[in-house]
Amino acid sequence: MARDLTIAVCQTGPIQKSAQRAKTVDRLIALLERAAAAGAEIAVFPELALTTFFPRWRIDDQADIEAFFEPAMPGPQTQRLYDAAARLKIGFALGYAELTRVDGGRFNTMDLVGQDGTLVGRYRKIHVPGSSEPEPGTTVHLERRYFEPGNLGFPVFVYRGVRVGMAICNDRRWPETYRMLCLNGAEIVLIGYNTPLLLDEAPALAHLRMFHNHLPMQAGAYQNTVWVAAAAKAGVEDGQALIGGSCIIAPTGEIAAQAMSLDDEVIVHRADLDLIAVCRKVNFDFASYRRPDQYRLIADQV
Ligand code: CDV
Repeated sequence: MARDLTIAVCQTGPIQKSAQRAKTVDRLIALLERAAAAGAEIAVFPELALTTFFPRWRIDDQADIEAFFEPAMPGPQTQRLYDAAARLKIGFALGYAELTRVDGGRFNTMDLVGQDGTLVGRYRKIHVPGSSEPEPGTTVHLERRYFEPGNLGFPVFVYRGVRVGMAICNDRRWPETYRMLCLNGAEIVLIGYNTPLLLDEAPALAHLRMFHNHLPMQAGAYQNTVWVAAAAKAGVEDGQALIGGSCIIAPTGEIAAQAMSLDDEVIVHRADLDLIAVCRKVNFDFASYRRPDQYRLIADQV
C-alpha cells in the first residue's frame, strides 16, 4: 500500500518585539487552520515562532530575557494552539525558547505535537551559532548568550506511522544533522529558521543567502533520502531583514513547493514516502556501500 503524509510549512512574517503573545498565537492558529483546510496532516512553524528573534540584542536584565522564554509548554498563552491542533486533527512542530522547570536550563527548542494536541517529542538545537558578546565587525548574533547546546541528540519520533525528526536553523547547514537523523530512521525532517539577509562579516556573500539556504537542505534531503520541510520567519523584524524561502524538498533533492512571500504563508505538499526507497536504491544503499570504518574522523575530530 502506498504511503504518504501531507505536509504544510507555515512560514510567518516578522514578529515584532512589540507583538503580544496572544496575537502571535492567533496568527499561528490561523496558519494551522489554513494548513488543515488544504488537507495537511502535519505542519511546521519557524524557529522561536512565539517571539521576535531576540538574540539579535545584548540583553542583561534577567526578567527581560525570561520574558522571551516558555517555562511550560503548553502554557496559559499557548494552550489554544494545542487545542486547535486537536480540533483540526493536525499536528505541528513549533520552535520556541525553552526554560526548563527543574534546573532553569535554556534551550532553543522544537516540540512535535500530535493530532490529538499532546506532545510527541522534543528536539533541542545542537548547533548554536554566534557568540555570547557582540563581536566587532560581525552582525550581532548572541544565541550563545541565551542558549545551551542541545542535549537530546537527534531523536526521531513516530507520527501517524511516519518517522519524523527535527532540526533548527543553523543545524540545517551541517551534513551531520541529516545523516544522524537518517541513521536514526527519519523519513521526514522538519526545520524552522530565522536567517538574517545581511551579515556584516561577509557582505560580498549577500547575493548567495538564498542559495546557501536551499543548497544544504537539498543536499541533505538527497544524500539521506528524506523529505525536508522548512519554515522561515521572514521579512523585516525589528529593523533586521530575515530571508524567506520556506520550502518542501523531496528525497530527489528537488524543491517540491516554495513560499513566495515574506509574510504569513502556507505551502502544502503530499509527500510520497515510497520515493525514499526508490532514491535509496538508486544511489544510497547504505547497507551495501557505506564505509563507517573509513569515516572515523567525522566522529572523533571537531
Ligand atoms: N538562527 C540561526 O541559527 N541563524 C543562523 C545565522 C546566524 C547565520 C543561520 O544559520 O541561519
